[in-house]
Amino acid sequence: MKLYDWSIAPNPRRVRIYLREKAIDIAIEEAGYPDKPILKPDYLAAHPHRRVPLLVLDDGTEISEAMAICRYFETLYPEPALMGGDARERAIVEMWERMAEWEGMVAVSEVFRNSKRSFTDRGVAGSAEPMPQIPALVERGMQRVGLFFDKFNTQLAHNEFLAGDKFSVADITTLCVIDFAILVGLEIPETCPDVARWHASVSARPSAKS
Ligand SMILES: N[C@@H](CCC(=O)N[C@@H](CS)C(=O)NCC(=O)O)C(=O)O
Repeated sequence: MKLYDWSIAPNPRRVRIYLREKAIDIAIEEAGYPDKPILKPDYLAAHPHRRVPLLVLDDGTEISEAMAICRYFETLYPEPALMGGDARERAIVEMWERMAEWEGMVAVSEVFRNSKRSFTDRGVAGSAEPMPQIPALVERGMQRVGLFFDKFNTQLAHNEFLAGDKFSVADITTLCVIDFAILVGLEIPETCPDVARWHASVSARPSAKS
């Protein structure tokens, strides 16, 4: 089994943090360059999803998508539960994790991929075809990031973690979203003190260094 990673990218970090929290140790290989924003040609040629993270099982099965990889390990190693312990918890964790990805990660990615010169013609991750940047998506993405911060601040005003009183994959994805946003220059707004409090707390976990 091997995990294809890319240490400078936000989505593979979700899996690295998850594995660290679970104390799961597997072989990891860098699929991208450390100093330029492209995946290596031999990786792209061999793996049709053309994105990372990617888990390849010993029988050759390829599992793409960060949460699908986490789900695989969560089924094998249920404790500590990072995807909820019972039906209600699982639904709440998945709800916040999906909102973090769709309303946070996708929005920050729109800003990033449509504004950076190094992503010219690479507006969509994983596309083998050129995808021109759309400048209007930068503005729309920034608006969406603002909505994301406000919504998550409201949730964190009454909860230690996103899904309640237990750390979960919803917190992992949200941490990766916010650190990516900060990298892009979208700081936590002053109007979102509960996001700032939560961010300081989860950033102090050893797994956050992953
Ligand atoms: N929804 C996917 C997102 C994967 C993704 O977009 N990965 C980026 C790195 S953060 C990638 O592989 N980009 C390849 C590229 O830009 O060519 C997941 O959860 O794994």
